Parts: sequence; C-alpha cells; structure tokens
Amino acid sequence: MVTGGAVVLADLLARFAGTGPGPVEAVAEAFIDLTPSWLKELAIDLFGTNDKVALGVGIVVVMAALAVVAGLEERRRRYSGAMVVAFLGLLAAGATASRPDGGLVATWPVLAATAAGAMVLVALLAPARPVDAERAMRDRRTLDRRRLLQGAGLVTGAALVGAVVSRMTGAGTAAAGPPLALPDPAVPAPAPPPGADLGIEGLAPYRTPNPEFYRIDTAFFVPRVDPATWELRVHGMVEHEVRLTLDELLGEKLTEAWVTLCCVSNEVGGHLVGNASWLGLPVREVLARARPLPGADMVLSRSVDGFTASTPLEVLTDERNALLAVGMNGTELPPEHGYPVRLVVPGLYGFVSATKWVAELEVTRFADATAYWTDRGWSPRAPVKISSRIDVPRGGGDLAAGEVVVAGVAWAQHTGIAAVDVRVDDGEWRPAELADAVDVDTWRQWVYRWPAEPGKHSLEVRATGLDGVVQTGERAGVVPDGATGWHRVDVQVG
Ligand SMILES: Nc1nc2c(c(=O)[nH]1)N[C@H]1C(S)=C(S)[C@@H](COP(=O)(O)O)O[C@H]1N2
Ligand SMILES: [Mo]
Repeated sequence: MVTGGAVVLADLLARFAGTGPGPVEAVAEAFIDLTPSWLKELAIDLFGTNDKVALGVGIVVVMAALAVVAGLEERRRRYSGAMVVAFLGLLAAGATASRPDGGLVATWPVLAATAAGAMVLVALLAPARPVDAERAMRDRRTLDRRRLLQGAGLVTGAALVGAVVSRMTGAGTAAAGPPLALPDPAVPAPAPPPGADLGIEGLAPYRTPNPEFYRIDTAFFVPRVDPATWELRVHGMVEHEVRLTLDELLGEKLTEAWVTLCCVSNEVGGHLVGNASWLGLPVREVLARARPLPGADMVLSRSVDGFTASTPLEVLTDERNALLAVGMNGTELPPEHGYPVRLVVPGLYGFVSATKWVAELEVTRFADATAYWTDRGWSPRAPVKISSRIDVPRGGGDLAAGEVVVAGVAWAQHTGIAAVDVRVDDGEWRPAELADAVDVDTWRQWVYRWPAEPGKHSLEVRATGLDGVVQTGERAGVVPDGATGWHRVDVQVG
C-alpha cells in the first residue's frame, strides 16, 4: 500500500513537474531497451499493439508483490522493509536517470517519494505500545511514530512545492497536440481513383483512418514535443549544418503523398500495415541544403526519445516521396504517430525509415554507425518485401455454398503490384481482380469471386510485383528483415 502510494506520488510529481518520465514509465522503457528481441517479438505476438499495456500491468503487479514483501519484512524486522522500499526507489531512480528524456533532474520525484514512503512504512508498522521494558528502551532510541509521519508529510509537501515551482518555471516539456497551421500542399496528393476502394465489408479500406492506424514504437508513454521549440538538426558528414524550426518547415512548399507504411514485425496475414496521405517537406530538399560529403551512404535519423533508424542516403535523395511529415490524412500528426514531425519513406520498413518525433538527421556511413534495432539483431537495411493478405472471408466461420467474395490487400511499396492470384486447396493459381491505386507507393485491394462448394477448404494468396518478382511461398520469420510466405485461410462451406 505504502510502496504503491509512493510510486503513484512519484509519478504524479514527475508528471506535474514535467521533469521527464515517471518511475513506471522509466522502468518500462529501460526494460524495453534491455529486452532481447525474441522477447519483444513474443510480447508483440501475444499482446499485439497492446504490448505496452501488458508491460505496464506487469510492472505494477511486480511492484505490488514487492510492496507486500516490504510490508512483511518491516513487520518482521524494523527498517528492513524500508530498506526494500529504498532499494526499489534507487532502482527506479537509476532507470529514470538513464532514459534519454530523463537524466538526473528527473530522479528527484522518485527519490522524494521513496523517502516519504519509507518513513510512512516505518511509522505505520512501528510497535504501537512497547510490551516490555527492554523493547521500550530500544524504541526510545528509534524515532517515534509521530515524528516519522511528520517527516514524511514534510518531504511530500516540499516535493509538491518543488513540482509546482519547476512547472511554473517551465522546466518540463509541453503537452503535445496544439493544432498546427498546415499550409495547402504545393504538390497535392492525387485523389484516390473511384476504383481504389471496392467497399467490401471486412476489407481494409484504401485509406486507413488515423485512429485505426497501427502503432509500433518503443515509447511507453507518447513523447510530448513542444512545436514552438521543435527543431531539426541536420549534421554529420555535410558541408553545412542545417537547422529547421517548425515555422520554417510549415513555410516551405510542401508535398502531399500517399504512402503505405508497414512494420517489419508484421507476420504473414498481420495487420501492422496502413495507408495514409502524408503532408511534408521532401527530405532531399533539406539534405540538398546540407550537402552530404562524398563517402556518406546513410542517414541516421534520431527521435527525441533516443530511437534511431538507418536509411540509405540514396533513398532519401532520389525522386521518391520521402517526407519530413507534419500531416496525416489532412490533420497534424496524432501524438502517437510522431507529432509534430516524423519521417515517412516509401519502400522501407518503418524501423529503418519512419522515425517519429524526429529531431536529428545525421549524415554518416553504414560502416560507422548503427541504429536502435540493428543493435538488437535486426538488419541495418530493410526494403519492404512484397506481401498480400486475405481479409475476407475470415478463417473458420461457416460460409454458404455458392459465390463467396474473397478479398484483401497486397503491397510492394515503390515497386507496385502487377497481379494477385488466389488458389483453393493447393490447386491452380487463379487471377484476382485488382482495384486501382494512386501510385506504386500504396497497397492495392483485390477481389476473387470464388464458386464455393460444401466442405473444408483452404484459400491462399500471392502477389506479383511490377518488377516481375513473384511473392515467395517460403516461410520466414520476421527477424531480421521481414516475414515471407503466403497467407492461408481455412474455411468451412455449407
Ligand atoms: N521514435 C520512434 N519512431 C519510430 C519507432 C520507434 O520505436 N520510436 N518505431 C518505428 C517502427 S518499427 C515503425 S513500424 C513505425 C510505425 O509507425 P506508426 O506507429 O505511426 O504506425 O514507426 C517507426 N518510428
Ligand atoms: Mo516496425
């Protein structure tokens, strides 16, 4: 109880003071960074995009267990429980200090709350009435209960005052989300052709609405970036270091483009993929101003939260719509999708290109620097692999015999989809009908009208790219550079 109270107090203090991550958040993020990638994979598998909720619940459960231990210990031996609380506090403080958005100033809420918690614990569990003379003697030597509670109150009070002061002096980060004055695009995105969306129930719509867009990142709580102080720094192997404020960015001629984004952790048939129109400044224009030096072959983009991605320089300087994006589907970026500015690069998995809350572009070489996930066993380069998915019918369910609508999406960003085939029960591949798409950077819907006969059947899909490459049926896992294999759905007809 008391330990729990201390954690809540520390979190409130951190939040209120705006000193950075609170203890739960810091422990969670340190945990995420230290987690081996197989465990992360398992977490994403088990909990999907709820993996962070699961981690948060896990940490709270572990803390509650430790709190009980602390209470029992304190009851058994005076001060031993307080020591447990102090140990936990120091651990949390260490995690807080080690976070890129934490540091030493972020640790004081944890330390203050730990001190208060330990004092309250000792005070509450102090023997109420000494039962014998010897005990009385010993207890006189220890602090008495009232003093301890007063002390805890004092520490808490001082911490609260400190929090108010530090908030008023603006020591923290601002809350995310004030609307941005997005300009009209100088280069507008084409309207999707009427045939882009087949309007089939259960099929992913051509445009993924922002609230439904998948979210993958290592941030336990969404970083809060103040648009007024946001600045992009372009440095490293460049002739000129370039700095760009948000006002400057919004004053540029912006491009709006459709790009389908997908995650390397997407399993065959998975849903870590979405399509949106993005508004932003082509990255090549910023890089042209900085003038990369000969020999540079990579841009290491860095987020305010310490995440980094390695993107080939050539991909950011060719003609494609690699954007420093400020808009998503006609509004500013939602906080969890990178507000106020993120990268979006057609043709590459998100972990090597789509840095959210981006703050830096460091021009460097693959030989000299590695990115967040590369250090954890993933590939430094990761172009998207051609994929296709069956959305309807869903597996299992009873279908009526007769014509069954089989439909889904297929993607091969920056290459384009040329054909999609479907086969039933390992039979002949039959061409599906392709929906339209704005260009080769987005997914395409497809539909196959299947004359279904009663019985158990399997449906499989495979795509072919405009480069002639046929999606391989060979199964590969997501590590290190993306899954392969055909999506298969088993159904029961009649
Ligand atoms: N700062 C930051 N940016 C990040 C990540 C991250 O963990 N931190 N994850 C990347 C990964 S793995 C993917 S797939 C995309 C997902 O973008 P979304 O959450 O907007 O769909 O963001 C990328 N950008
Ligand atoms: Mo990802």
